[in-house]
Amino acid sequence: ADSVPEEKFSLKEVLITFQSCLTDNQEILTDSYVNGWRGLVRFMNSLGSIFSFISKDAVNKIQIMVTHQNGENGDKYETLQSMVKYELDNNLVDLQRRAEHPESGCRTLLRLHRALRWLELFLEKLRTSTEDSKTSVMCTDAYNDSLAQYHAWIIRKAATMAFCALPGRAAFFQTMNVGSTEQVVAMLGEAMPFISKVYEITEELYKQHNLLELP
Ligand code: 1Q0
Repeated sequence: ADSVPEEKFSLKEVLITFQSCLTDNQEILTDSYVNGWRGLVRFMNSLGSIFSFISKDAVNKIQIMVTHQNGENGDKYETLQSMVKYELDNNLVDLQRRAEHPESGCRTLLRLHRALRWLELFLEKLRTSTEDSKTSVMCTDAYNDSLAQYHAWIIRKAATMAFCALPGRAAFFQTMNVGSTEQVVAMLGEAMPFISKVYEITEELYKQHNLLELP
């Protein structure tokens, strides 16, 4: 991803990253997952500094994951499946309240996972939107149906205010740098199934191990 020029990148490459997360036996590669978020954050930063409180938190979580990946036991973090197994087997996850392991891979990734649901909902709204649809409304609706339930009132307030600063649909599509509206819609249609698949597999993994409410 370093070879992609800072200014003019296409969101297509970002969304395609989520496709490369999936291994043949339906495991999810941590590296590609984190890379996908890196690209999304870069895109969000190009939308203006009003979103910086969001991107700060996202960058922070990305950094925590990278530290795990580069650590002594980095090989255990190759896939989300191996991460969950490793951290649970070695009691590296705070299950009741944040204590000895406030930055476990499991709890950190869960935050990104919840945000991925927002992305899935938002992209689907964009894909099926019409010329007079408002990005701020689509974004807010997607947020209220996903991430909002995990956020304190003050964060919900700040997020909803920031969404109002989103560019209109036409300008937003342009920033994505994918081409015409038809091309954007086609690209979203291509990328969505992979994002949904990644979300679904992660959700199932976390559910199986009772990790969906990690503090
Ligand atoms: C373009 C608009 C971007 C909207 C992003 C929606 C997410 C809003 C989240 C706002 C909350 C951020 C402040 C911090 C919250 C944390 O308290 C919370 C919990 O963490 P913790 O450690 O306190 O338990 N953190 C989170 O919930 C994680 C939030 C991560 C957000 C990641 C957003 C990444 C950017 C995405 C830009 C995508 C633009 C996509 C457009 C695609 C168009 C085809």
